[in-house]
Amino acid sequence: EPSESPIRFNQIGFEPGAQKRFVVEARRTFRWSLRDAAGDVVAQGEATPQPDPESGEDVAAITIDTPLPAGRYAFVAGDSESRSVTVAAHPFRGLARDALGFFYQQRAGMPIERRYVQRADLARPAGHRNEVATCFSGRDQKGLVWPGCDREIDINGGWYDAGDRGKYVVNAGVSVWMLLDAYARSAAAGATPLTGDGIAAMPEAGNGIPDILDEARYELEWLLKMQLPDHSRVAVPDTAGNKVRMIDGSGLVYHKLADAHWAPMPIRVEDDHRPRYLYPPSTAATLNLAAVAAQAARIWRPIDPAFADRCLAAARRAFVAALAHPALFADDRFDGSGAYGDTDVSDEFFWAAAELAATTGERRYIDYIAASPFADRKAAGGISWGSTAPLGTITLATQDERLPETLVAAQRRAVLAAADRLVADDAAQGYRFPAAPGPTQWGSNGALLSNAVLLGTAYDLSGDGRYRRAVIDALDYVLGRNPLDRSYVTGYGARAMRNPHHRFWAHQLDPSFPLPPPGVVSGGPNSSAMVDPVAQRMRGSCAALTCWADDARAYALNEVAINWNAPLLWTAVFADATAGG
Ligand code: 9MR
Repeated sequence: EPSESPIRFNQIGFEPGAQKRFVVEARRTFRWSLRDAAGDVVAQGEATPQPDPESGEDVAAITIDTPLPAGRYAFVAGDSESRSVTVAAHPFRGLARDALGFFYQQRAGMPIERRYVQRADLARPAGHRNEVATCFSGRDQKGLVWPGCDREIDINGGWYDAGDRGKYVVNAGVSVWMLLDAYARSAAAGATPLTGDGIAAMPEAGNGIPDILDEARYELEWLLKMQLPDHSRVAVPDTAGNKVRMIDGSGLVYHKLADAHWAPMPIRVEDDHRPRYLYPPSTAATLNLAAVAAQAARIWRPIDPAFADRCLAAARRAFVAALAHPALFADDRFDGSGAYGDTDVSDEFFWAAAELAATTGERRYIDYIAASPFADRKAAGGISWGSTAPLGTITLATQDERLPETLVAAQRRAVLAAADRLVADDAAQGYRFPAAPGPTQWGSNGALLSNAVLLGTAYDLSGDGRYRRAVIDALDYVLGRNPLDRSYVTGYGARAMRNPHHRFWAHQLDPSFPLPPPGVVSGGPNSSAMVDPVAQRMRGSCAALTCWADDARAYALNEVAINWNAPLLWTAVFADATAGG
């Protein structure tokens, strides 16, 4: 691997017509130039570095706006010369395909076949095949007793969440939403090669249905299994009293299916037979299903009306169940899996109502939106598994056929206001990317790429080039324009991440395990929750953007996850489709 350079830029390449942005770490004013393969200077100037608290460095950002022909270039700053700089048409196309391939390789319940993966060692048998869940029953770490449920439930399929093999409804929901929205925006803006059929390496390619929808459906079919049938009873924890109570389960959705205890690292799926449980339903999970099932009903209506009907019925039942049980919160006292706990579900209610309204146009959902605190929010906030209102805002702003004009107009203003704020954040960052300065959180790369989804939507609504430039800034940052001179995406760039926290792609821990496939993004710097053993050692000695290590043990810094790869996919598809715009 090449050593770290003071000249940082997107390691996969720039579009000929778009901005080319470099950040240089330097002590004093320097002269810079960009030279083509013949050594001729195509752009030059002088720059003075400024202190950047986010990286702890002195940096200067240089932007070259002139269009350049495809080819190889070198950036020279003072005495330093960069590694090769690529200008190429459609630099993000391969990345988008591989980012989709990540989801196939996270599938549970079916084998990952040699012919659909890049290397023989990435193939594997099915994990948790024909999985039938028994409900958690017994005591948790704090002594809470949960009696479980009286039946076995088919819970086969879906994607593993991340480096662990839990399957969590709330994270599944936001990830599926993003795949479906990537498709929906292309359908509205004019089909792109990346949202068609036969582009990905997967069993369903060539079946006449866009691959991105096939992949999303694999997760949706699992999500639908997580919903309780009508006339069922279920035990839920009464956290206050440390007891359980029995309630009507009709339409509620189990929060997660996950290991009883954290599985060791690494471990192959064929050796992973530890006990797993289904955990009690939560309001957040129920609303997540309501939202994405309603979104799916809209998208599959012309493709597979029977599936669309099934999704819409599930969405309606879930919304009714959430209204009946608005305060069932995930219990975070169990071992072995992520909590994904969220005690404010006002945003999930808004999101679910938004999707149901966009799909049905029905008054009751529109009225619900009007009464929501998010109806007239001036700006949509950040997108995450626990913050889903912006997803509803994007849907209302873009899927508007059945909706009142005033409602749509307010939501469009919210998207543009959020995008304006992100453009200002971008200008405030020494490294020039659209995220607020300050400490970095768990999954900062995923949060940044999710910001780019809002920006891409703002570009679609307005055609304002500032928003698209900020999307490219986000991609540039994760692909190398950052203080660690690191591409956070496997297989892409001269200094790409190689050692994610993952139970199978764990070559660093055991050389008989494979390196990761290409197109997988690391969670990224995390200066707030430095809880893993690698992060603990870095505490106090790193800046917000440098609290990261390419180490498989660093689960708070270098895990990979469906909710982070989903916005990578969305932004790569968007960038490819709007190139030249
Ligand atoms: O992405 C999640 C992050 O927001 C939380 O702070 C963190 C701790 O609860 O958990 C992250 O999600 C992890 C989940 O709990 C288990 N699977 C792996 C996820 C990514 O690290």
